[in-house]
Amino acid sequence: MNQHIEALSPPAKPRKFGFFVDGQSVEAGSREVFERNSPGHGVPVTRIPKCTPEDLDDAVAAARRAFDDRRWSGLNGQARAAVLLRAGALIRERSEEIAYWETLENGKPISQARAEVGGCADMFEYASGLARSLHGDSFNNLGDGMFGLVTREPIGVVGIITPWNFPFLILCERVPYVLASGCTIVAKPSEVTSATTLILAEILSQAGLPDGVMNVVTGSGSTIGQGLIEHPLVDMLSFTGSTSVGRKVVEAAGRTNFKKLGLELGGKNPQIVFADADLEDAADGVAFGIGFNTGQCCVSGSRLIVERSVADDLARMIEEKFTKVVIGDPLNNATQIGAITTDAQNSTILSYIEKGRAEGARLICGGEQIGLGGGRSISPALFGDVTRDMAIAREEIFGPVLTIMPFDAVEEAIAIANDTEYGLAASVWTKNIDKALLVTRRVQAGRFWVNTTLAGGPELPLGGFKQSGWGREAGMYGVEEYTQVKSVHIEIGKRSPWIA
Ligand code: TXE
Repeated sequence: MNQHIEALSPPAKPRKFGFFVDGQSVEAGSREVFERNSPGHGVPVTRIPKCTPEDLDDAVAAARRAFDDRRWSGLNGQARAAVLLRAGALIRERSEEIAYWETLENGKPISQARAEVGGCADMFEYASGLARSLHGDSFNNLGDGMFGLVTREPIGVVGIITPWNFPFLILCERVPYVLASGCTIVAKPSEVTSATTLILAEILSQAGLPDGVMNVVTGSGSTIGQGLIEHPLVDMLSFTGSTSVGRKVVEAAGRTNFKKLGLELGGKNPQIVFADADLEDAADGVAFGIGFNTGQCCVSGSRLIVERSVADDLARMIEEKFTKVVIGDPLNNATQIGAITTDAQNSTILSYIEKGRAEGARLICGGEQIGLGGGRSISPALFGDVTRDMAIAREEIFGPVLTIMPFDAVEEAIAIANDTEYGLAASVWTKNIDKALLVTRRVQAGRFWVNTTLAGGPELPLGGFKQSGWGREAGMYGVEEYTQVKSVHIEIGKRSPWIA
């Protein structure tokens, strides 16, 4: 199924998936099943087992055994790299299939899903090199009697909990790096978007990953997710999702085994536009930054902070872009904005649009519910007359809602940008290098874009400042995150005795 099919449609009946433990796909059997309706079409597309607490224990036990007997961590970097490279090739081979199921469960446009899957193959290919370059340090300056080594060891069993907005991409920003480090995995995808995580487990097995190294349990956050974050045999947990569940992850780690945590949480990301920017580029970038993935993106640029002298012009240019953007069937090649992923998220976004109006902001355009046949979307909303204290300017909406706040001086732009509990990402648009660097240094964000937005790839690390999270994923930073450091002092020659 890897031709580029022009006219796709939802499947005639839902595809059944099993969960994945110790190298085997396990069918639902007598377990309850979660049936997922495509948010773009309103028809059932997948059936996923609801795992039991015993299934979770089995998966963690398999990952524990696979780590402790060193079947993966004991291999050399070359052997680990070979598996990751083969996995990258298999992802490319099955890219149409992965993109199709991603679109059906998530509602994102198929063209976007295809691009994401290509990026995911690249993550595996890049991480394969890192499996070979991971190394420690040495100290040859400790005198003739001592030599010092710093080695990096894989941390152990890693739990990975992922959300529904980028089910495959967020997974692949972690899995290849975790595997490059030598760790084993128990992944728990969102209950509404589990299909592509299960496909990845199958691909890794085909690529030669030893049994038990990658396991996937499916089910709700409150049972299987909570069980995973509390599990005493899990050494590290990478969580991507809401700030409220992030807090539960921290509490669970504290209550149980102090597992190491990686957290990628919310964002309320600024787009700072100076009057000297290329306004055509900025308008397009800002529209893309909030329209991409219907704004259900932790790094969406949801706060436009614009120099007052060009604020009205830029607003008009963005409005024009918003009215031209193609909203439609996610399986249509031409679609740029697809469906809102869940009913709950749809209600949340609409309630924020109402709140914005009630708080006195001016809705310039958009914010309307759009029917997609069986599914639904929301047209990108642009709000003017927004003040810093309004909920639409402070809280993560996770939808296509852009607020405009004008500024007069650079310091004011920086202050508005930093006036948030979050610090995930930020963009600045200017042709003045001094302003670009000043803002890049002073705005608190883990990812920064200058005259662009949402750029990414396997090389540069991802993660947030402030309440947007802990730790970094991707790049060599992303591999090192899943290691622990050991210092080794080696005495050379005869010991000078303590007791002579
Ligand atoms: O996230 P949850 P939801 C934000 C966004 C969105 C809101 C709610 O604002 O509107 O969160 O989305 C699992 N123990 N983001 O409800 O609940 C859950 O099964 C362990 C921002 O989907 O945090 C899923 O796999 N795990 C974010 C994952 O956590 C639990 C991306 C995320 O779900 C759990 C997603 C528990 N007690 C949402 N409860 C971003 N910034 O990228 C749930 N889960």
